[in-house]
Amino acid sequence: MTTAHDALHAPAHDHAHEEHHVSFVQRWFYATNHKDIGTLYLWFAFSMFITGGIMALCIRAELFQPGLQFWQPDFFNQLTTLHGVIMVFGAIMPAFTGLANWMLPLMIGAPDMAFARMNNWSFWLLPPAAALLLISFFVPGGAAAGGWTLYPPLSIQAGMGMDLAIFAIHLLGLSSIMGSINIVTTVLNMRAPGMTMLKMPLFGWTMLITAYLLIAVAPVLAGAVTMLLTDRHFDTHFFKAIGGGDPVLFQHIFWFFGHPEVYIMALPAFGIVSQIIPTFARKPLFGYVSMVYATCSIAILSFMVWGHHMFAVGMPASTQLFFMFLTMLIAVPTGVKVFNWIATMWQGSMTFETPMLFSIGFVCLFTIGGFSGLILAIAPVDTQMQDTYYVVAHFHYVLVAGALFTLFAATYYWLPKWTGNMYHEGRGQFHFWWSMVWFNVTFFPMHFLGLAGMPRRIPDYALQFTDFNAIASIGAFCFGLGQIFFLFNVIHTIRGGVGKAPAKPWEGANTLEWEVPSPAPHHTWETPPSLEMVEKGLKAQGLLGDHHE
Ligand code: HEM
Ligand SMILES: [Cu+2]
Repeated sequence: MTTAHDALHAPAHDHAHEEHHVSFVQRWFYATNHKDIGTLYLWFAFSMFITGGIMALCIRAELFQPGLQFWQPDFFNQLTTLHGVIMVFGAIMPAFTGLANWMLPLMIGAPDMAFARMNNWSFWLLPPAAALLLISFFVPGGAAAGGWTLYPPLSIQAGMGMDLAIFAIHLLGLSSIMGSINIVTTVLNMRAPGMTMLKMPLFGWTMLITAYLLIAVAPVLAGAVTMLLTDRHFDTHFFKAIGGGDPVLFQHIFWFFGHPEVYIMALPAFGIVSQIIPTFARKPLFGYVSMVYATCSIAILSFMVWGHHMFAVGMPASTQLFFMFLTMLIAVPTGVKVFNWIATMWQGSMTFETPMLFSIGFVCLFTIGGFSGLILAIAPVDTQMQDTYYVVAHFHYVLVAGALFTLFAATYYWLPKWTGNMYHEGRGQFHFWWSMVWFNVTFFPMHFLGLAGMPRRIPDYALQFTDFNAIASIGAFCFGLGQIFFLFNVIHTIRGGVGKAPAKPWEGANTLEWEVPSPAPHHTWETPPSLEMVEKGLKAQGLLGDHHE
């Protein structure tokens, strides 16, 4: 007998059945499934990470010794520029969007992202943008060489590689905006019944706030590079002093985008460790609501501090103080977060599987990066340190130990859900310790180099900087090697790993993604999770009932 219920679901079943017979091209190029799109994003991001990583190693090879060994100065500048642009826009940001695509619907109990076809576009804008950046090495004048900040007047004088970079940034921005619209709409409208905003996993909150940041600042960057483009080709003088323009205007616009951008790379990381630490401490996240408010405060403050990148341009002392104090104020909500992560671990029944190791590594190293940031925020100190290797050390502690380490944590955490197989725990832990050691060998000495006055973005240096540079270069090559090991570890897991993964491989995990089988089937939550299921999870997370509130 056919009931109304069956009739309603029959097309869905046919559809699911069909999906198993689609061709490779149909499945991946026309992808509309959030999991497939997430997979595409993650592989794209990893390939960009390797590409940008090779450029970093080319930089470190040149800096192993003083003098010029490998590259001409102009090509060295192309390497630093493209390394920065590719790591930020090609590796870290798409990786987080990929995670959001894969995991958000699963975690909030939604069948897919809100706009599945737009999702396909968001992804497929990325490869052409990457291609533009990579072919720019081969055009007359070579790739953009003004640093990832693209400051004029250099960026106005540069060859056509700069035009390609500008167009790539337009595409990348478009992709980010569409991805963000999808995340906002999904999180606001598609949560399972019973999951109110203040009961959703913190990863949902951080991705939501990140998406708002992106929608706010991606157009600002697009505006800045478009003005650059018209200055270059259409005789405008926004940034050209010769026609009454002002290069410092570019810096203001760029950093109004650029500072929130660093939180676009940091907030999703906060969300990930806020899922992982409670799981492996087997305790609810300490101070859930304060975590949400801290995330919002950081996001709002991030719009008011851009001037700390411009202390040296000549601004009134009162303005310097304004930017200095507001920058330091961000340490307060950030401190709340670090406190809460540690309090979550406090007296927990902790185990140290790879995702937990990377998360704790993140908390330690990000704190170092935060403190060196606080030091750079002191306007008179920054006057000495700006454009030295101290800055390079600072932002790599934030970006590599912040964004990249949490991406590794997330990969190990969810790999069983993605592949249906368990990764090799010993190899995962080896990857962690190897990365942890060589990361510090690479970047810690850069603090000393910076304090001693070694400038960044210069291919040669004075003799007294030799030893620390040699150490940093050795560290970088070893770190890089470890990431190839990671790749093989992931491939091993995809091919079967050390055995089948259960639906819930982590004892302390209580969010909804662990309620579906591993690997997660192509279609999940076509029927939303029941209120009982949602509430059971919320209770275990301390978000319902007598635990808390
Ligand atoms: C772990 C391997 C990495 C190594 C060895 C490395 C090394 C370097 C080096 C040597 C520079 C040039 C510094 C200078 O002379 O100014 C640099 C710049 C930079 N790196 Fe990395 N990096 C790594 C990973 C990353 C990651 C994951 C990001 C993530 C966003 C990143 C973002 C940047 C940025 C934004 C710049 C500034 C580029 C510019 O000055 O225009 N790096 N990196
Ligand atoms: Cu900043």
